[in-house]
Amino acid sequence: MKFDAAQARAAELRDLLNYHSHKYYVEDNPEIGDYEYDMLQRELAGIEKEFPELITPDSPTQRVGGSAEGMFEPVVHAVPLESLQDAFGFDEVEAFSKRVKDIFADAEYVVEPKIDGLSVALEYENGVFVRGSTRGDGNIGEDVTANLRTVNSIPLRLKKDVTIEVRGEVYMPKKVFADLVEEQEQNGEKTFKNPRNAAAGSLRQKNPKITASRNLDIFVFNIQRYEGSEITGHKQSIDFLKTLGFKTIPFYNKFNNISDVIGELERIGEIRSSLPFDIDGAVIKTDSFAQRAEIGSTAKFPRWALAFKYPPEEKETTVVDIEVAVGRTGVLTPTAVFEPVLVAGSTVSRATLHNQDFIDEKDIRLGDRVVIRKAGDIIPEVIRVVSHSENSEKFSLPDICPSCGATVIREADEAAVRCVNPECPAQLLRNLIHFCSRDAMDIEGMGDAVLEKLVSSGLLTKASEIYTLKKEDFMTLEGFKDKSSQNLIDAIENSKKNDLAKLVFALGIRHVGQKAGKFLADHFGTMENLMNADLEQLKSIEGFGDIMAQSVADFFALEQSKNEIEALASYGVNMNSLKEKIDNRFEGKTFVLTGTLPTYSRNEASEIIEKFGGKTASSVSKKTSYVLAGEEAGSKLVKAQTLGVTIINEDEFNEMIK
Ligand code: 0OX
Repeated sequence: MKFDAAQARAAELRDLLNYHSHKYYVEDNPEIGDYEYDMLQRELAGIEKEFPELITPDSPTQRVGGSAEGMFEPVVHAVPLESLQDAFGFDEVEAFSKRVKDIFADAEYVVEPKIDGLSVALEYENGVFVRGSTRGDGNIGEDVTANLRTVNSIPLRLKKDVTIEVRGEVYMPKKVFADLVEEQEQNGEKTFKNPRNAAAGSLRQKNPKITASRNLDIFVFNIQRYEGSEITGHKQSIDFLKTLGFKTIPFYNKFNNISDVIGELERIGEIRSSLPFDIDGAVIKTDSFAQRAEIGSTAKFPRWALAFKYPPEEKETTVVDIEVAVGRTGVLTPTAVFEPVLVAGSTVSRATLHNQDFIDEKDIRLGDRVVIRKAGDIIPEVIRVVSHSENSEKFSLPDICPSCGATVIREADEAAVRCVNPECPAQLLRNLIHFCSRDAMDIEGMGDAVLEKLVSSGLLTKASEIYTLKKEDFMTLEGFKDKSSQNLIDAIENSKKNDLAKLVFALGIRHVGQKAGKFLADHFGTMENLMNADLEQLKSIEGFGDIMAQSVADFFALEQSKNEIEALASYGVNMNSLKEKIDNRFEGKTFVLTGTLPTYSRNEASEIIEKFGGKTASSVSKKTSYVLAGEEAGSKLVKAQTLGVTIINEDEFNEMIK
């Protein structure tokens, strides 16, 4: 083919292809089949291959594979891409209108859907698409021209040779999203959370081919810049954008009073879930450009527009299973599994049912038809039951722990059902961390990371096994050498001598804190006495309520607890209160601790004082015997000085307990 003929035919093909592309992607009204279209495209590609000088940037062959150079470079927006003020109720919509009507009683509004995608700016010079960028912070975005070229509904050439910048929302249609997630699941890939994230991820691809495969779409809704325009209002501007070949926002009706605006908001809310794209609200815009200019903007938003946000979308589905899992605190948590539904932009199939009370209150059963929604548009929740299936029964959490098989308990005044088995694998790590912590068995070096390694390598399945660990066991762990392993073995050995109070606290009995552990140890003197105590005895302890007493009784009733204590004793862990063993040199003396001591924690210092028969108090008075003061001691020190109370430091304290 001669050059002249090729040039003429290429121009003809380009026009034809642009025409049919617009019919297909923008109007959704194709005149020819895919095959015919492909034939035309192939013919053009053939000519361009023979005469590369005929390739133009607006050629339909240049959508994919055009230059990706300069991708993600910053783009300073000549006209900022403003964001919108949100409103969550019709009262706020009315208040907005009142503000506008106070300035212009004849103001008219356009209501349009608020597409849940990403705002972009598209720039055209003499009708040719030259640059596309993301919104960024509104003032500076990123150049994503090569990726935007792959969006078929973005015209590469306009129907008029105008120089213009427009703004639109790039989005992923719901159906495209659903297919993409299915494909990602099948390939074992991480799935996108919602169409918005999918659109954002697709537009920020370094390879435009991937963006092309994602079938993104666009709705154009604003003229950012256009010189010599005769356009005076928003509705007129969208009509004009349509004549240029843009795919514009799908409905944009004009109203002159706020009750009709609210009617339109309600209408959009009703059709929302049946739309083929996600919306996160509707936008109300003052129509007249002259009025907009007078009304103005705040630092953040235009005062002439408002985004109305809909309450979360609700969907109906069927409960196909109720799973029960044990958390790290031993709580049994039921989760409803239902037939997957698309709600508020993503497919969901599970929602927590929290606890037995929640299930009872809503009477949720297997096989139920339920209404779900997403709280905060993120976390799925069951709102109500529509109907039970035939012969269904009330659902109850199991009596035994699904992880370890131990009998579970439900405490009075508590909604949660719990597994209190100290060996339950679901709670093991948390229990071990507590067991080794400073106020419990105080095994220095046995922190979260070490314990996690010991558990995952199978070396620890219960706390008592800590006392069977050998130096070689630690040496097998990453990062452990001879010295560090020996240090841990020494720390473990040392902890065997701890007071019974520390061990009782270390067992992690619910409601038994450090203080209660001490009470129990002081009161019963030995672990054996404590284990044999009945509920009445426990309740009679000063400061012990019914809940605490019941919790202790429940714990020691468990077979696993008994075995564990027996094992600890067999490894030489002290089972006696050491209280009596030390003298009473501090008898009748009251100490007040203040500031940070160089080596002792507050707890440690209090423990020592008590072992010598003394007491600690929280405030200084004439009755205070000593104020033990450390760094940054504050008002207590001043008070001690004014009352003439003896002030001692840690060194002096150490002298006293020698
Ligand atoms: C949308 C959308 C976003 C123009 C002036 C302030 C915000 N996501 O669909 N923004 C706007 O308006 C801009 N309109 C929309 N429809």
